[in-house]
Amino acid sequence: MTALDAPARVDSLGAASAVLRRNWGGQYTVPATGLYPHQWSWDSAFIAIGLRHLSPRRAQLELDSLLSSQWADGRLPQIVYDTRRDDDYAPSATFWGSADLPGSPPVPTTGLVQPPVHAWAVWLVHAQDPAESARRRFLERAYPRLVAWHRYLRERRAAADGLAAVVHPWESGTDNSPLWDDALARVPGTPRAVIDRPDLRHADAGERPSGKEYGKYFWLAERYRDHDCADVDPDHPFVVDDPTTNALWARSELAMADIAETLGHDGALHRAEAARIVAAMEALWDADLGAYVALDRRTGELVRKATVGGLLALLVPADVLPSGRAEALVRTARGPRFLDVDGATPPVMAPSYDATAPDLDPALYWRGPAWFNMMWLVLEGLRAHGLGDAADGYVGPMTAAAVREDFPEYVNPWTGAGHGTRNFSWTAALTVDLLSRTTRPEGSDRA
Ligand code: 9WN
Repeated sequence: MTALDAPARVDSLGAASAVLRRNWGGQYTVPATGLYPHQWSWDSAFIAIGLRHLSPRRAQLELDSLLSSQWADGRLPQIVYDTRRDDDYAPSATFWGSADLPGSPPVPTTGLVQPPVHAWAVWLVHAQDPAESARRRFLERAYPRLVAWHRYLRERRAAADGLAAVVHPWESGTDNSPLWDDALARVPGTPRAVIDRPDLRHADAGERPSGKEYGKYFWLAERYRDHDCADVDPDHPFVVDDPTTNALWARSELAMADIAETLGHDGALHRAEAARIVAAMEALWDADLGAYVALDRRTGELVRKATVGGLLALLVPADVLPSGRAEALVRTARGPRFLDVDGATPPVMAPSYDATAPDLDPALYWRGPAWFNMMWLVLEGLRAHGLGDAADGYVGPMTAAAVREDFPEYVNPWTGAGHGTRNFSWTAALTVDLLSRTTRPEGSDRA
């Protein structure tokens, strides 16, 4: 059960809803009005998961707007730009110049992608109000676009190993994760573009990626753009199989099966695809860490570091995972590296990086702090493996930290102290989701 009493829950829901209202731009919700003034891909999916409780119609619009910015090859862009705010975020729409790139949509976007959580979000939004969804033909519109999106991952991002690779740290959504350090070491930090840092007007420099990292981010983005974002550059220096991307892809294929069956199509192909991805993820399994790790395609080496994304195969049911794997992942999630349930000072939320790693920094972005989307995914993973009560136990402290700290981008895992920007949309949206579900007497395990 949550630690919040009923009036506190109502106040928290009100505060979270107000953030989402303020960040709503008419077609989609910006992640944060100052730091992130455009539409972001996986943010919109998490935001829709919360919005479905407030307005299924608005949640559908959020996803519809993202899906309508799809490229001809099926990719869903990491960012869809609001050109009125082009000076407020870098790299800008002008940097990408997507109108000049083959197959780009009519709206300006980046050429990169983000983790594929969209099909699952579409399914959850539909399931919240199937009648409204049917009336607006939400699934009919979304399904072919989602099929094309997943086909892009399979045909353009998967090599012989069958896993989707990211070609830029931004694509992982976990931008400066320690998983990318080695691959980034061979990326030059000398882009042609002048690096502008509007982000530092809104967040403390010590809580953002460094200038050195930004040099490499810009260089990689330029290289990808200058090769027409076509995924055909044999010498692109950063090509990494990411555990978060692949686990969410597998989970989303299961959602695709539900969507297909609701529309009267065959779901079996999607279930088979989920099983195929999970089987391919065996190449990322690190038995010593008890987690999935990254694989650097340029060296063929595993990056043996435990990150919260390495637990996300928990989102897949036990019968799709290799035998014993669910138990091992649950042990890692609840063990000293993450939730440390038997420890003297267990965290409020799972850190983004292994709590036993000497280089964890609890205040630096994806190198230690806890993020609400990742903790929400871990809780969903625990629920998927019969640990709904344990998951419920985190809801009160987690949502209380969200409200107390003004819906921060991320928090110190142990104290809940806020970091990064405030009034961050997915923090508010997932607070709405958690509180709406735990107040429903018929059970918080249901989506
Ligand atoms: C680059 C918008 C995004 C999130 C990412 C988070 C951060 C951007 C940045 O903000 O990344 O995409 O400028 O740091 O890392 O997960 O989607 O909220």
